[in-house]
Amino acid sequence: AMAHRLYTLVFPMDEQNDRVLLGMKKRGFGRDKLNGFGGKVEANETITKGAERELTEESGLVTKSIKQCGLLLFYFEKDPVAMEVHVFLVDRYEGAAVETDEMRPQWFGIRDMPFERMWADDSHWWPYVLRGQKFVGQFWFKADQVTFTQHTLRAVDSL
Ligand code: 6U4
Ligand code: NA
Ligand code: NA
Repeated sequence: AMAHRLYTLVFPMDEQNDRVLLGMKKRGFGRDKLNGFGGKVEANETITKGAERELTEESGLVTKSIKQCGLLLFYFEKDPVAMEVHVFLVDRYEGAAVETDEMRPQWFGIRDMPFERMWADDSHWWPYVLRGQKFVGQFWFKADQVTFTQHTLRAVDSL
């Protein structure tokens, strides 16, 4: 089987669950895109701990309640290592969002997402989040990291 590297992707929601915090990535992979917060899972931590750590590092928010909502596998043309991205929702946290070296945070309505400024896969699986359905998806991106040529996506009972 193809080698996978573990990542997290975290979406903080406000208390009414009608807005979500995205960050404009200022450097590195996915630069200039609006996305959830996250990154590589480190060797000494669980995936959930990695999600909590990345959220704090990149947004300043400290999680009080976190739940996994999805699992995404990204394959990039000419890259032998797939990205295994564990997607989380956070609906209770402490602190307020601050700009960091990596991310400029901004709130958006959950039904008014800036998909044209996000990764191309996001508009496909975000409707599962709106319906409260857990999901698993695979996307095969071109080397340009902009467009994908194939995908699979389905609802699952548990992750
Ligand atoms: P460094 O800068 O080495 O510390 P790190 O923060 O560990 O990096 P990073 O930011 O490169 O990792 O992680 C990539 C982030 O981009 C993860 O949160 C997953 C997310 N991501 C990658 N491909 C994506 C895609 N196609 N769609 C999407 N999020 C994606 O919505
Ligand atoms: Na990151
Ligand atoms: Na990081």
